[in-house]
Order: sequence, then structure tokens, then C-alpha cells
Amino acid sequence: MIERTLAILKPDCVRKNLTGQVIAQIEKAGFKILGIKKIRLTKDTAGAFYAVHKGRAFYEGLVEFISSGPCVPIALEKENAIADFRALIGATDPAEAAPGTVRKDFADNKGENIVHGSDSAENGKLEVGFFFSEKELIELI
Ligand code: 3AN
Repeated sequence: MIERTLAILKPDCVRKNLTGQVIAQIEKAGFKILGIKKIRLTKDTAGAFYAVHKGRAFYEGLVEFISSGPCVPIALEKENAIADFRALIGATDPAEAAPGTVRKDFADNKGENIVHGSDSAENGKLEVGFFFSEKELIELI
């Protein structure tokens, strides 16, 4: 099934000048970029995006980190996009990520882990919609 997933190249990825390299890996893996932008999230917007994690021990730190500098949300489309993107980026904790994955190669820790990927097809659609209007994506197809 053709799915959409939302990637976010997080502030650590931007600070390390790795955005081009990670985007190259995403394209090499066959993902089509439907939309891409560079933004800085406010704490409020970051809190809304991660609302599902509200109440967990790492929530405040996560919101603080993702709003600490610019990030790069990317709307992606591909057959089996959710699972394939998660395989490309590796486990949440880089220490547990498989060799050759983006997080294994570039992430410092579980909190600062370079890239976000949606965890289900349903969330992929919702998260893409959080950053991109359907109109701006359709105009580019
Ligand atoms: P993933 O992004 O791999 O799907 P989730 O959905 O479990 O991981 O967590 C969302 C984000 O919250 C992660 N990308 C990571 O940055 C952060 N996070 C998750 N668990 C922890 C933790 N134990 N300590 C610090 N940050 C965490």
C-alpha cells in the first residue's frame, strides 16, 4: 500500500549540518519528497505535535529540544513508507539501532536522535497534515 510518513530532521541534525546527507539517504531508499520546509517550532506547537507523549517523563525535555532550533519537516510517500522509513532510521535509542541506520550513524542519544518518523499509516497522514496543507502537496505532484 502507498503510504505517507512524516519525517522531521530534528535540531541536532540541522546543527550538525547533516540535513543534506540524511535527505540523500531518504531519496536513495526510494522515498518521494512531497513537501519540505525549514521552520522553528514554538514550544506550544511542539507540545501539540507531541501531545500523545504528554505526562511521560521525557515529554518536557522533548518539547524543549525540538523547539531549540530550526528543524526540517518532510512529507514522504512510498509503498510501505511507515515500516521502510522506520527501518531506515533505526531504533529510538541509537545504542540499540541496527548498523547502517541513520540514528546508529549520527544520533547521540534517545532524546537527541536526529530524525522523527511516523509510527502508523494513520499517524503518517495526521502528522503530514500537521505541517503541510493538502493544497500545497497536491500542487507539487
Ligand atoms: P520514535 O520516534 O522512535 O517513534 P517514540 O515515538 O517512542 O519514538 O518517542 C518519540 C520521541 O520521544 C523520540 N523520537 C525521542 O526523541 C523521544 N523519546 C522517546 N523515549 C525517550 C526517552 N526514554 N528519553 C528521552 N527521549 C525519548
